[in-house]
Amino acid sequence: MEEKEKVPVSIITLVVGIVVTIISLWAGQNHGLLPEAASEQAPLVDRFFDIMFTIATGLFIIVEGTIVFCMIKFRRRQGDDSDGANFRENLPLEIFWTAIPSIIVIGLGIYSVDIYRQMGGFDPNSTMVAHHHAPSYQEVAKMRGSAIAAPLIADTEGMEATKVASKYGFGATPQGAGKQADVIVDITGIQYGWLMNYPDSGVFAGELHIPVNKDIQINLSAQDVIHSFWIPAFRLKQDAIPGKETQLRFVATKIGEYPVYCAELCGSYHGAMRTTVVVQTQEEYAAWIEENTFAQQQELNQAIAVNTADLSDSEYLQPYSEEIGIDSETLNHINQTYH
Ligand SMILES: [Cu+2]
Repeated sequence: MEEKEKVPVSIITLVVGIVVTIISLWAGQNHGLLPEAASEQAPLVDRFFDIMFTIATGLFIIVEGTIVFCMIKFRRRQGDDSDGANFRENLPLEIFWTAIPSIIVIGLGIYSVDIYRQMGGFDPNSTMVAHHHAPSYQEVAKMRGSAIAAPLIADTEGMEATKVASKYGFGATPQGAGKQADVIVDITGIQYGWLMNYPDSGVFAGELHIPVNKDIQINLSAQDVIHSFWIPAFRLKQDAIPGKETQLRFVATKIGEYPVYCAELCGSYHGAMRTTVVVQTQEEYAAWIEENTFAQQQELNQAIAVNTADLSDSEYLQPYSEEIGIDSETLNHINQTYH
């Protein structure tokens, strides 16, 4: 048999390598898997995801390509009943395919820690909050038995510098270290909704309204079980833990409405634990706060004589239920669970 002229293996490897690289780079930029990016923090996460996707595409093509290639090239030919070649070990090859993934994983690990740092993950205690705060949902809950409306309006002695002991979550970015956030929102997760409280104005809401391009600080807590406050468009997620305050700090960069999910299986209606974050201009936001301050003062004036100690949990939550997006069915469910 005469030998045909063959293309050298090194040339084939080189060409395959170039093609795989080009496809991987393209896929890393065009996967379209992430939702709209609407915060200052989002591009950091997205760049990291793109790099991981590029590497994953390359590895996928190389590994799967090798398998498919070998299945075809080394298939059993007709009449060949002999054993396959017996390979025991190949030390250089094993070092090679251990070293490459190790370098990739260590590199991604270092890079991800740096992104965490840039997002403020190492500085969750950077703000010492000293503001005149209206009582939070938990504080209101503790007041049960007294007429709740009175302290809500008249609590002026309750002001204190809230010394933040140790928090988890995201604090100020390295550039914003030491600065107070522009807007602070206390958010409480309860089965099955989110209750937003704006301590500066005393407004309660079921939707998160924030002004665009402002430094927002969210203090998260949970009333019952662990929840997780997740805004995919901001690429931010933080657990809300009973008895332990956590925090998120970010800047929203695009006006619009984005979904908020609970990302921690928290009970039978967990899937319904959703709300919306509304990013508005400063003027729209201020108008919304004002509107709600007024409306809620009216409601409280009407509610002033209610003795909350006589109420069941569901009755007690009723005035809030619309705001936090839970319906009567869920309220009944809560009742059955705890009584
Ligand atoms: Cu939840």
